[in-house]
Amino acid sequence: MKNSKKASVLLFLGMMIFTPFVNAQWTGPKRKPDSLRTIQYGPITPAHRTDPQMEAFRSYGLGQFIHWGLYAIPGNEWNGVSARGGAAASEWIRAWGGPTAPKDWKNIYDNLYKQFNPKDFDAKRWAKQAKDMGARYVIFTTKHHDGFALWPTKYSDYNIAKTPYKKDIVKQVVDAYTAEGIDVYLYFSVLEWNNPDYMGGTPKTADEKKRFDRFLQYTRNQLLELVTNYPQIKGLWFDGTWDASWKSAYDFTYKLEKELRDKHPGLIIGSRFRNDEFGARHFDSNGRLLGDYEQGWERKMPGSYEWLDGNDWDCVMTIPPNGWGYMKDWSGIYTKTTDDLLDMLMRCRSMNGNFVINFGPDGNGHMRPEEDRIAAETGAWVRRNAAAVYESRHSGFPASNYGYFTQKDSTLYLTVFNRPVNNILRISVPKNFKQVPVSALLLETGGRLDVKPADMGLDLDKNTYYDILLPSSFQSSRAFVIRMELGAPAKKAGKLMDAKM
Ligand code: FHN
Repeated sequence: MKNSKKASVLLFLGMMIFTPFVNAQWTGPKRKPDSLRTIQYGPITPAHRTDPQMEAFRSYGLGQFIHWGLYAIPGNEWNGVSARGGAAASEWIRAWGGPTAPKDWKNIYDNLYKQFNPKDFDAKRWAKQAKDMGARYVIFTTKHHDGFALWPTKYSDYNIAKTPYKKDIVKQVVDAYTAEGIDVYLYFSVLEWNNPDYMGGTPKTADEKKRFDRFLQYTRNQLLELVTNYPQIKGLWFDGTWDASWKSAYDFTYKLEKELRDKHPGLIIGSRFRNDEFGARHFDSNGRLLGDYEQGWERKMPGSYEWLDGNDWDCVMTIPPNGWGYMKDWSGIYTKTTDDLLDMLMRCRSMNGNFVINFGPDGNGHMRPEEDRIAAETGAWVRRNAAAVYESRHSGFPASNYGYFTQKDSTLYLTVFNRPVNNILRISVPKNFKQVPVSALLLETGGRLDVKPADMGLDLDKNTYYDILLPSSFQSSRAFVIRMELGAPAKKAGKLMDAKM
């Protein structure tokens, strides 16, 4: 065989072996499968549910994530030595390795529960803060990868009841947030680092199968326990479901998803829970969403609305670059500002997504001062601009470099992050649009703004333009929202002669 032919055969074989049957992509438009397969373990719920729970999800707009657990005690360091560079993130500190890791570290970590006594924890204070921030849902870590349960589970001794604190933290969070009218989603990590029955690889030997079966039953028990103990919850937020062991349990996870949904009608589960029989996660091998919404937008966002194929989604975001749990030391790293987060919030809303800001309380139950400030500033902004945030949706108006469009019926909102130096916001309107901006005002102040047609008559231009004039006396140190009413254009622009070249 000639060398070039040999190379292409090898390449083809390589692709056969290594191309996964996975359509999940979080950095570009979705790959569509070339051909459809017969799938037994595909989606359980219909695409684009229209029940009240899912409709509420679409109007959450802003959410809060809370990562809290034993990792809040070390706060990413131990005896003054930082875990930076040795652990993937502060809540991953149990996996600290390399030269900086303390001697016998895993054992030290696994005994931290004996000190867990968050004396200042007050779920009502957290819930009030979230409410003031404008969050309409919260995702709370009941159990992270370390396996420690913040509720008194009957199925493991590694839980809150065995700490000096003793009281059920999950219950306090569920009750307090529900009382504030904030929907609660319980974060649950399937993978557990210190559970002898858990394994990353596919169980192969009889002993491994027995152990992993026991782990599956334990997981099922805990999940049923959560939906039974906390019936007010609206959803389960899964994590740690990427290992081969869990992927091989597709028959079990399919049945479990059904069981959870039967037990808790209306329950919302994202795309991270389970895979199909070919190992495809988030989307089955035919490209259908596995779950009620896309749950892979973690610290990243779609580049355009079209990438989403009309799916519901949320984006979960840390304030530091990474690190979801408490980190004592934020020095030397960029931490997102309120303006960064508001920009991301409105970018998500312009594409119909919810934006979820993560908080990592310390071992005593305090949010850090920077988080307090971000919550207060975000809340103040969202209150002034609520109409553009919650009930409004993606707009068909062409994307603008000034900021982000959202729309509700014939009201168009433009959240301006980049104010033009000449104070003229030029809105592009495709010539085939039946509705154009006819009036405008500043949402914060209600002050009217002049709207002027600005058809420049450029040859081959498919748009026409409307200028919104900002008074130079209007000053704002943050993004601001222009509210425009849409209506029929005053008169149709006459056809100009095309340039001849
Ligand atoms: O490994 C975790 C990480 O610690 C954190 O909990 C985030 C939150 O979305 N999820 C995992 C990684 O995807």
